[in-house]
Amino acid sequence: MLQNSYLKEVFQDTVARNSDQTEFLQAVLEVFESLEPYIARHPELQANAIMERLVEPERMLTFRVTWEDDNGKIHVNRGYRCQFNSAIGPYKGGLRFHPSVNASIIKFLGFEQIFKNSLTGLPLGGAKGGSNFDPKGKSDGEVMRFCQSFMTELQRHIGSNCDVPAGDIGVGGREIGYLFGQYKRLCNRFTGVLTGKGLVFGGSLARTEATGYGLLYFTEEMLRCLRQDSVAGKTIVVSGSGNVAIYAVEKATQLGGKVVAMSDSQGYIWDEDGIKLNVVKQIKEVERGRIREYAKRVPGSRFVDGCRGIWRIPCQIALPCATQNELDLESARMLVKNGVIAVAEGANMPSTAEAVAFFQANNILFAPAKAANAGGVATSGLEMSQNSMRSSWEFDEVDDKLRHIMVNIFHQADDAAKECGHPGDLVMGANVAGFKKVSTAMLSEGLF
Ligand code: NDP
Ligand code: 2IT
Repeated sequence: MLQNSYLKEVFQDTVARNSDQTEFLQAVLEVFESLEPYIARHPELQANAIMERLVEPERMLTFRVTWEDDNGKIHVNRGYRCQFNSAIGPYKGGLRFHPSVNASIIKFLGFEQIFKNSLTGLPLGGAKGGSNFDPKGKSDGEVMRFCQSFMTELQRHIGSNCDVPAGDIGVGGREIGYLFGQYKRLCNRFTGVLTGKGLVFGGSLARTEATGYGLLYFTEEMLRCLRQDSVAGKTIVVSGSGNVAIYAVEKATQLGGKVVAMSDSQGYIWDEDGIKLNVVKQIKEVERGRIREYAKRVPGSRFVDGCRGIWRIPCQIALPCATQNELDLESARMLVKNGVIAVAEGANMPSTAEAVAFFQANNILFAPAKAANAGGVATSGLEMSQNSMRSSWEFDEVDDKLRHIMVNIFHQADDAAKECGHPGDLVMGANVAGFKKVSTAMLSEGLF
């Protein structure tokens, strides 16, 4: 419950104007609750209507995307781009292609991105976009035609100094390639207008690995500083089996942890000997198959229907890397009962508000998404720098910068939490640290 009257009033107004946008309101409420101690000390924020401005996107685009399938049937999807806040840099954030995509989901992701991008220390504003298009089961030709149609509209709203989209759920290297090709064709510009590009046309080494690797760099620093501990020797559960999950498993294993389970939307695999990541990569990255295949190929492992059951597996570290609200209070209770010591969010807002409160009440280390998964967008920022310089860096150079950024994000959040009188509350710390920079820029730039 909000106490501060200014925050309360702005939140009530936000609810009134967006009453059906539950995910967006969930993300706003969490940020507002974190900001209470800070707002009370900064009356200039209310005088300048900073919170009212912060919750209203600078621009919200929706558009029709018409495309033809392999049988000549015509389909219409809805495209979105939410250009939420450009106070500290050009709009930046991913595109999600998933049937569940709607305005609420795009706005919650865009809102989170504002603070996440601020935490990276790079000049990046916040945005998100996507479509309710489902790439699953579509041919490459169908995905290409969809992407071309999507970009035919989006191109007029983006640019390397204006708005730079990237991947998210359902948008990986293949989709970024098609989107980039269409942008170049329509605009006759070879610029860094998208990140996550192929390595032979301006992509950055380590971008593919960045979100998962960054999540583990953050987790390692959090364990070291707050528990004098490390990932080594820990049993770990990772939900999802997409881009973020795969590279989280890779780095967790390199750091000496043992990952015993992964999932997709249909169910999870449990391999007590430790997940064989080469098998997962073959199934997911090469064949675009289902995770249940793993159990058929790896003796001793098993597949269980239903993705939520993954949180019943005993582990010391839990890394939710699939989607929003995948980890609820019941799952949180199970994890705590089974001895979890740390939860770090690879996905965006994977834990419900009740789950987060339960972890914190039980003294579990909790790393919120906007801090812990910022490695992806940070490395996108590094891709933009390389594109501007017309040069490219070695893998180790990018990876070193990524590690540096993640360690720095942990300390920004940890320090801000201490300053607010809530040591160890990284949710509050990340929100306050991310917000400070954005609100300072908004105050300096005059009304917009
Ligand atoms: P992918 O599309 O590569 O993988 C998504 C994974 O999550 C798949 O295993 C998918 O299973 C599962 N999943 C998706 N939707 C649901 C659902 N509704 N219920 C259960 N499982 C689901 O996406 P990413 O790995 O890129 O993204 C995963 C999360 O990480 C998202 O929350 C995204 O916003 C976040 N993120 C991504 C970044 C990036 O750089 N890619 C950066 C920062 C955060 P299935 O195949 O069955 O659908
Ligand atoms: O949620 C995220 O931070 C992303 N999907 C990555 C965004 C980006 O611009 O690289």
